[in-house]
Amino acid sequence: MTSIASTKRATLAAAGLALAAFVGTAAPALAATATFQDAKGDVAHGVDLESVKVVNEKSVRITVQHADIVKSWRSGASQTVFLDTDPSRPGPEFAFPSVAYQGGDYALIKTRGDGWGFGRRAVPLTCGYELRLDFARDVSTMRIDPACLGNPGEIRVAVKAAGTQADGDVVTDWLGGRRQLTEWVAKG
Ligand SMILES: [Ca+2]
Ligand SMILES: [Ca+2]
Repeated sequence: MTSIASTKRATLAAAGLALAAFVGTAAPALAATATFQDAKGDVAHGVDLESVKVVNEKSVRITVQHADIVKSWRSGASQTVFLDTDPSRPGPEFAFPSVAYQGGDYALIKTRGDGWGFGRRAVPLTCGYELRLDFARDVSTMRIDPACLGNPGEIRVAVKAAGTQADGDVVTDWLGGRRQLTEWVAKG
């Protein structure tokens, strides 16, 4: 009889601990997602950045809302997401360049120099990451295993998109402004 009562108390205590642990992590988890807006229509190309959502959880996800991305390579649509993962070092440590049309290539690479450069011969990291393009919703999504990034704490990003207009001109749209990094997004 007493053993049953003890077990019950132990179970309740364990439930209490679990609840406390959940409450304790709830606040940071809320800050693990942030969405940043860019002006709409500031470039005359469908790759136009409208917003960028950053999620810093079990996987790092960057979701970019474009005005209108299309399957044809003729759009010349491309983008680079710069990832700043180390506040103690200036500039971003990683870049995720990709094209934003069907069949396009992408890679996660380490930046060089001040963090904004990467050579054409940069070797893509061999770890878990992917790009998905949704031409119906005009969204591109990058998902990265945090281990690829050295399991960072907070992260922030800068995003540069580019596209080729019908007359051959290439236009560029940075999230916010050139080389502008977002607020830090806490680890969830
Ligand atoms: Ca824009
Ligand atoms: Ca840094």
